Amino acid sequence: MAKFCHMIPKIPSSGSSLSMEKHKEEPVNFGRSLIVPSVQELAKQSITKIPPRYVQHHHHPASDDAPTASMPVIDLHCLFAEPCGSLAYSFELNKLHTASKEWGFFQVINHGISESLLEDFKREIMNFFKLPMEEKLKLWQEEDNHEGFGQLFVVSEEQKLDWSDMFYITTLPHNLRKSQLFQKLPIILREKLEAYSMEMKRLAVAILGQMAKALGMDTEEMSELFQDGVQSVRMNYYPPCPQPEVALGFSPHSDADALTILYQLNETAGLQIRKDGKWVTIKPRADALIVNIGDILEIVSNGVYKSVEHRAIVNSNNERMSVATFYSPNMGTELGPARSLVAEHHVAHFRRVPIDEYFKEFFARKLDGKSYLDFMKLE
Ligand SMILES: O=C(O)CCC(=O)C(=O)O
Repeated sequence: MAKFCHMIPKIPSSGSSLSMEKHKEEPVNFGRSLIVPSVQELAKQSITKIPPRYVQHHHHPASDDAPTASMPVIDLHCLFAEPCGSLAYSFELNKLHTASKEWGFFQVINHGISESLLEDFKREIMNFFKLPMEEKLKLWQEEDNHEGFGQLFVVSEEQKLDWSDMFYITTLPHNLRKSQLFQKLPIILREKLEAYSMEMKRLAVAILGQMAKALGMDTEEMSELFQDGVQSVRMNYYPPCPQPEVALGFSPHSDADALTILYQLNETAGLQIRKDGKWVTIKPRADALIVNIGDILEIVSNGVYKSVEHRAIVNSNNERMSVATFYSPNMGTELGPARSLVAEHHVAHFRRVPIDEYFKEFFARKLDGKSYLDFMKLE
């Protein structure tokens, strides 16, 4: 009988993990961010110059002039539906491995997320950002917690700000949710978010399972680490900007999680990744989702896979929207290089820390490229 390597997991019920004892009752507060004004509202005024707090000083080409790059495309049908020993499977697994090592980013096609869910979710997010300000204020961040509308990683009044608004929410496991925030979401958005969140978890766990195989890591170790993982969703809205060459939609950063899945809601380009020292623009491909390696996976893979710096630029004519879904290990686990890989590599390249401490430290910092990962590195 053909042996299939796909791991389309059954979604375990949230909170079922034994490692969650300590976190059963309370949603965890991972951090706060200073409250800043809405950029969407600012952009509605017909200004020709942006306020100094949004001028980031490094001039860069607006999205239409920047060099573009063809990011590797992984056909998930070959990984999830072809027999393990087949040529098609081995070829695609090798592509996944190479992209994860050399790009830290790839696009996935035939990902199995239904077109109708993607369309419905897109429509609801677009409506969400169109809500009147008095409605949005009910969902705005609070001083002691960064979930809601606003910006993340704002730690001082002097800090430069991004030309964007975002809505950030912890979605899984259920016991980590801020239920008051969830309940205030428009009902259809909430339903679509629930469905999307489950699909993103299924997809992330399935891709991580394939990566474990490609890395030569114990697949059980990978699935245990991520069976009841922490998921959060960040919806980004980048309004047109009168001075796109001096503003940034999202400052350069690598993601702190293990695996991010990015859904670009419209055709407007804006995502740039740092490739061989240069910023290159990734053109949205309508049938693909973008996947990138986060710092946690760089750590778990003992440095074999790379989390790569990326940023979003803006342009003067078009708004842009995207949704990033971040997937991280179960709460209560210790983060560090996979033991099965350390045994094979005979060396650990990163320190070990409890996962909740790792996140609290990450959100307490201003975003600064890959500096946080450097802090986790062992000499
Ligand atoms: O909007 C984009 O293309 C990038 C978004 C992103 O990097 C994020 O939400 O972490």
